[in-house]
Amino acid sequence: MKQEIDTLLQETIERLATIDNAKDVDRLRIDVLGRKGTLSHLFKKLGESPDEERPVLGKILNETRVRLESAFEEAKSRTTSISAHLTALDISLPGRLPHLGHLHPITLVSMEIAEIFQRLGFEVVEGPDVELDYYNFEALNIPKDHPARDMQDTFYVTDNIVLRTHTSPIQVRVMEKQPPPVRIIAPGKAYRCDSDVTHTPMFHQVEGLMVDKDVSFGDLKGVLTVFVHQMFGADVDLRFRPSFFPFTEPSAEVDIQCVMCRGEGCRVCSETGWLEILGSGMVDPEVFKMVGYDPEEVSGYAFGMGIERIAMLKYGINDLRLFFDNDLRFLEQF
Ligand code: 2NL
Repeated sequence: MKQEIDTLLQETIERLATIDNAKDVDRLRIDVLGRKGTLSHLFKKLGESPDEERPVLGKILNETRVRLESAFEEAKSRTTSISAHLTALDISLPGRLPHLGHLHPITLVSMEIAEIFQRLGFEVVEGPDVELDYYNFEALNIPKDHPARDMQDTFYVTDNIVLRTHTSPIQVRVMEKQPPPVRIIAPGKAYRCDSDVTHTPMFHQVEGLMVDKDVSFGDLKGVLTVFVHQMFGADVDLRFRPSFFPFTEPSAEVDIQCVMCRGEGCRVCSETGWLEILGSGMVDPEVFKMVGYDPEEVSGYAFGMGIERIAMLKYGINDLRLFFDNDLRFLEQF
């Protein structure tokens, strides 16, 4: 019987070593240690053995049971920790990236516009959103009775403080502070008392200003042509159309070939083939006098554009309100 016990221990340990899954370990455990297993069978045989051998055999049997139990325990933990995890874990899979936020399309377009002009030598400047009436209107030759000054159109903080209605006051402040030459680009928020499908009370603008000796309308045309070609493509046509602003003379609005129909005429361009994208002109001598520049000595051009409009045309967005809803399904496309 001692031989039988030794054989059971040896064979069980050898078989366990070849098993690589928990199920087979459990099966073998039932065969060996189960209620009707081999070890139980040997314990029954112990009762039939001669009285003088029984204590020694009993001791050996008990020791064997302990050794088998620990062998099964070890095999169980080996198979569950390795095989179970290997099926669930593929270490060759790429890691999960953390969710990154990104810049708003208006910020992206604003940066893109600024970069085009930076490459042309313009410097980016900023200024306060809450402005004096003087910098927002007076210094820009906007008369006291001009409709833009009406409470219906401008947010007044006090009698002489407003939320800026354009980013031009940034440029007035620069001219007031430093002598020519000036070559600046002024991006930022602007505010107007207006809210409907095509107007939001806060919107974004980029303005540009160049002042030096002998700056001509030809220089303005050249710089804006480079801008349009870099922003919308080198094959996009543009035209300058006479216009009026209180702070420029002469003034011109710039149209580009319709981005939807390429000039054929469609609903987006009201069948004209053209889309207005910005306003511009030669800085009015009255503005130069206000900031202490001599209009006989220097000349300059200025221009301004709405970022939302540029972004809508560039990306084919048909609803202004999408920029302000902050719906991630929209924002994540940029
Ligand atoms: C538009 C038209 C324009 C300007 C802005 C400007 C600034 C100074 C002096 C003279 Cl400091 N002019 N800015 C000039 C012409 C047009 O904007 O349609 N903006 C959305």
